[in-house]
Amino acid sequence: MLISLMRRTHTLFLATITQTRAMTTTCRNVDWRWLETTPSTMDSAKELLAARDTNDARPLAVATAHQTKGRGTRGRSWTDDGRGNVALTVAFPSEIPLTPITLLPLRVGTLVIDALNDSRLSLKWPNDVLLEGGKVAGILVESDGEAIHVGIGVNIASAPAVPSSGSDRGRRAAKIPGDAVAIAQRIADGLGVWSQSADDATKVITDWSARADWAADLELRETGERVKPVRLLPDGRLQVRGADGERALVADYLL
Ligand code: BT5
Repeated sequence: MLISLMRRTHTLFLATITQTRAMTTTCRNVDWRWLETTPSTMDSAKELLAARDTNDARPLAVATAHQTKGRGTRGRSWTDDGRGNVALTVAFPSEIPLTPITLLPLRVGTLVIDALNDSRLSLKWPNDVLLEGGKVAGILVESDGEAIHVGIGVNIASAPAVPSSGSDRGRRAAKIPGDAVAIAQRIADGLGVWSQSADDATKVITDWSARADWAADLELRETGERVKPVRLLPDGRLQVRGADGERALVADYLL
């Protein structure tokens, strides 16, 4: 009884320290905000950006350790069991330095994997971050008028159970050890620095290709067909080889 009370007090104490640290620290290149909890940082970022001074051109980063209604692509969900993973949206109010824009999800993938800084990680097209085959981080890019919102979820404290059937069917989740606030800030900082630099399409293709696991088979979501990745095309599509020969995939085909 006493031990359990002490454990609960300790956990509460640590959570309070994390909150305070997250709310009081700043990021070099972005306008950093920390929320205790939110349905989705994608929606919070939209609201906070709308409320901000329109002359402020800095990217706005909104992070939390708990989302109650996180989303993935195409209406899928991003699960968060409230045990200290991190969810982050970086909203870019003005132009981003990349053409064609179809390469943006790939560039975000390289920036996230670099911020996580663990040699065991690899990218799965277009931008899932995998640790030994399990999904550690997912990335969602949405546009809202002129603004582009980049959402990133990283499993740190826990890897949720991913359904093996239904629309949220997916590969198993994995987690990466680390400090949630520090990881969110490194990702936000990397995106902030990138948004102020010059980027080009060839570099995105090279950087992404160097971080991908080319040996891993890919499973197509709709048909379950397994294909081999061959190379990235200049616009970010993935050339694959299947039973019927080679073809190019556009995003959202894979498990
Ligand atoms: C993604 O979509 O992977 C993009 C996830 C983006 C989440 C961030 S968190 C911050 C921001 N705020 C939001 O509300 N969203 C963004 P997709 O490729 O569609 O993958 C979704 C699929 O991944 C689900 O259908 C499950 O199969 C699986 N999944 C869900 N939660 C997961 C988790 N925590 N870890 C690993 N896999 C998960």
